[in-house]
Amino acid sequence: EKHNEKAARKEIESNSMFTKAIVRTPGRSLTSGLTAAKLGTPVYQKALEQHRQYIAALERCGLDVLILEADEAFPDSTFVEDVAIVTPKCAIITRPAAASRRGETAAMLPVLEDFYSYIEKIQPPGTLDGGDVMQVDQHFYIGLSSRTNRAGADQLIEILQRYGMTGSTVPVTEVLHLKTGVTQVAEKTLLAAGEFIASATFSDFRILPVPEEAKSGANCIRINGKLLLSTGFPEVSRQLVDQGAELIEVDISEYAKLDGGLTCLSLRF
Ligand code: CIR
Repeated sequence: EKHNEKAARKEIESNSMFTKAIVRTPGRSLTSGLTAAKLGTPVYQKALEQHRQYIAALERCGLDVLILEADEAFPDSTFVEDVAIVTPKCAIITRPAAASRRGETAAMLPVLEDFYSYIEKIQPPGTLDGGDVMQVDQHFYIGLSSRTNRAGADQLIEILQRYGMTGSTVPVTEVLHLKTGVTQVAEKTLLAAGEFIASATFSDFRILPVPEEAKSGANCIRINGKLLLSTGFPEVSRQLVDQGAELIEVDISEYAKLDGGLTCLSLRF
């Protein structure tokens, strides 16, 4: 009991209590979203049902979820995490590298204006996807990936510094986005797969290694003392329960077919 109280207080102090989330219902065009995974085409009705379950999981974590309507013009627009970075001080509209996703940001700007007084923007030639940005307290790790380039990362670091936060870059070579392979699951603790298990960048953290065959299980969401995990990774789930985590498992098989994980499907702030 004492321990829980202390943990709760710490979360509030470190500004990591979340109250809101933004999601976007997938459109039928989801079936033509970008993908490198060879897991087949998502089944739309199943994707819709999984999206509802995902929203319910966020609500169980105490979040007010704003549900944006489907945008058929953008097959990947349900992956809202990529189009903005939401911090306690400001929001940043990104500049997705994929041509078919570049236009997704326009619809997010007015939505964020309802919540934020300060909104910044990544400018050309910078490209940056939110999936490459992992926040740990006031510091933001930025993956240099096939989607996020040096100019985009440098712009983000400069913006963060202006608002009293910091950023640094991490090379990403094996996975789509930084958070595909590494996410924070507890204070000073990261769940990491592949190239991030032994990465020098994260040597000050306790690393919970995810075995290669379960690597899609590395993308978790830590919210308000709970942890969202994709279903189907019993070894990861066991590891997290051993750490004392309160787990909520969510099936996102249809989104995994498009290289999407749990974090991709929402903005949380
Ligand atoms: C894409 O390739 O952009 C989408 N099919 C998947 C985006 C996943 N987003 C994320 O990891 N943040």
